[in-house]
Amino acid sequence: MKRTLLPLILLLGPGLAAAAQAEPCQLSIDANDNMQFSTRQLEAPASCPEVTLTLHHVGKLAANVMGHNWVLTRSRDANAVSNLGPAAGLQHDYLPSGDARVIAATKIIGGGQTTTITFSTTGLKPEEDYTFFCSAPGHIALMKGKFLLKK
Ligand code: CU1
Repeated sequence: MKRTLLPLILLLGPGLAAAAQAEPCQLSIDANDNMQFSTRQLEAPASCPEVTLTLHHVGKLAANVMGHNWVLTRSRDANAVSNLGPAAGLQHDYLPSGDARVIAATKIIGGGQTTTITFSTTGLKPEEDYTFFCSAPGHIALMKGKFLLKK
């Protein structure tokens, strides 16, 4: 087993590392059935005109039980936007429609699903404090983190 796998890893390893570095404007994050994101910090170079984020729900529970989304706001707006999630409801992805405080947001997904969004960084500043979170009711308590634009 070792003898056959090692050359493959040596062959693919550098290629995968190069691919990850070549796409710094593409971010990904996992969410699970324990109401957790896979990281508490995401960062992209400020030179990215757009950032693409892929959210993958690695759990098994359905969207109406343990649905997750990825929402980006200025840190000072995160709790207020999150508080509007329950009233908006699952059919509106637990977000008020047309709320200017929402910089970017995916739809709500359930276990096994993946969703991707691309958003412009126009107007975002490296010195500003941004928070990403899940807006499903109560999830922000565990599901939040910092989003950094690096100069
Ligand atoms: Cu969630």
